[in-house]
Amino acid sequence: MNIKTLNMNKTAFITGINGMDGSHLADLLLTKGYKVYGMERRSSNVSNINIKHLEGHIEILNGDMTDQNSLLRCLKESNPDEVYNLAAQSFVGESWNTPEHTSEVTGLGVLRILEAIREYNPKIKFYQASSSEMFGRMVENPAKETTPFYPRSPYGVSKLYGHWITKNYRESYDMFACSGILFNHESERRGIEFVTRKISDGVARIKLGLADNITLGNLDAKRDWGYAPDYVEAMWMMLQQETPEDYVIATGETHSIRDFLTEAFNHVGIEDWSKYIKQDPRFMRPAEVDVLRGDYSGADLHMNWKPKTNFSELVKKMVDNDLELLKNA
Ligand code: F7E
Repeated sequence: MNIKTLNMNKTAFITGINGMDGSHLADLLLTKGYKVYGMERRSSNVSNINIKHLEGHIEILNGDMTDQNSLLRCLKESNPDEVYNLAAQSFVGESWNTPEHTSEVTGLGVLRILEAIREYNPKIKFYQASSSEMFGRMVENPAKETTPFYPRSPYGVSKLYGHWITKNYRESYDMFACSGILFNHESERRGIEFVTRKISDGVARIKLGLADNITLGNLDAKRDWGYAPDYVEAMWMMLQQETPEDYVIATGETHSIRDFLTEAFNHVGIEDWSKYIKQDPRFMRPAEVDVLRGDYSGADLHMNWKPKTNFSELVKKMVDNDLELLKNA
């Protein structure tokens, strides 16, 4: 393994702290002895559900990916060794409704934070959350670091800008800046608008007699789904390498939405789930990514990273968690 140190007493600054990945990464870095700062965007309806348990353990700073000065101020206040940029307008479906906003936050936001780092302290190590959505139409299956990109949504195009500007700053200014090209990753903390959580929550509701159907879009799309806590470990590992490199982080397996439904319903003892599913064109996308599958052999070879949680375990964890949440509601 190419890990340099065990990183005691380092400081990390995480944007997108209240998202699924931000909260899991904060959990991980705290166990490694980091001082953790998280950036939150002040808004009246901000959800802190994922970071409630971190109160008193991390420091929250207010800033916004569309506001250059706020990013610089956050760096001055936190003085980090490592910056993890996990902030994004991350819902692919929404990116067709707000393409300009998505580009501002998910694309140009990366440029702003890189510029802030360059101005404040170019020695800061930088992690960019790149996405398998950049592969979109999948020119090669499975996709690896050298596979050409073909994004299929304003979100994918914005992520591609973030990916290339990170590479460009690495090459232009010799900064330790790298991107993890993460395939879909899910957990109990996933937002309810994403298909996996929508299904785990819906199945739990049906099991408990609280609902009688789930309304979905395209059931034939296939994704390479991993477990978010496994994936945030790869983010951290990437910043501990001798040299900054981009890596694909994936499981190498692909499953359809139908497979996810079968696994989730079977877990609560329901064999034939067809009568519980309704389809609505509202949840279809103008351009779909039909299949995604990643090759993580680069990350395995150079960092000894492998996914630990398989598809079936992931689905069960999510359904069990939603059953518990609803029983205790
Ligand atoms: O959709 C289909 C939908 O919204 C997955 C983000 O984290 O991963 C995520 O993007 C699939 C698509 O995730 C519904 O058409 C069917 O084919 O859960 P999703 P995503 O678009 O793959 C990538 C790697 C990211 O970077 C993103 O930030 O499921 N689907 N019916 C549905 N999707 C949703 N959301 N809702 C439905 O009712």
